[in-house]
Amino acid sequence: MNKKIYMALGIALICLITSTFVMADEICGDVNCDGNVDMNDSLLLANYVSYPGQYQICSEWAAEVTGNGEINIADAMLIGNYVSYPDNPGYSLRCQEDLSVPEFNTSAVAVIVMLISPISAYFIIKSRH
Ligand SMILES: [Ca+2]
Ligand SMILES: [Ca+2]
Repeated sequence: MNKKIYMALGIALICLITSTFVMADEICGDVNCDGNVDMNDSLLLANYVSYPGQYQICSEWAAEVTGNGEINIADAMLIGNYVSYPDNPGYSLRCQEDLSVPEFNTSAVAVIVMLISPISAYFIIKSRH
């Protein structure tokens, strides 16, 4: 019977690791989600804000790099400067951390449910015998 608990813990651990990787997937400034922040992101964002509805970005969180809560041309320019002048601390990207929190909470709830359900199932089975 202990094997089942180890299995449940193993599944929960895999779930936790997976959710961590999902969170790490979004990179601040990587608006086309190809894993890098480069000029293509700056250009895409400039087009996205200039021509509404004609361009798609994969993450609004990653596009809001100035930290003012709005996505506009200033964000596209900052990504461009960030890519062009990587050593200039004045061009650092400031995506807001709090937008990723609900995702984390969802994952945490999923982990807790995955942890609790096999354990409670074990006790229900055990009590019947
Ligand atoms: Ca990119
Ligand atoms: Ca902004």
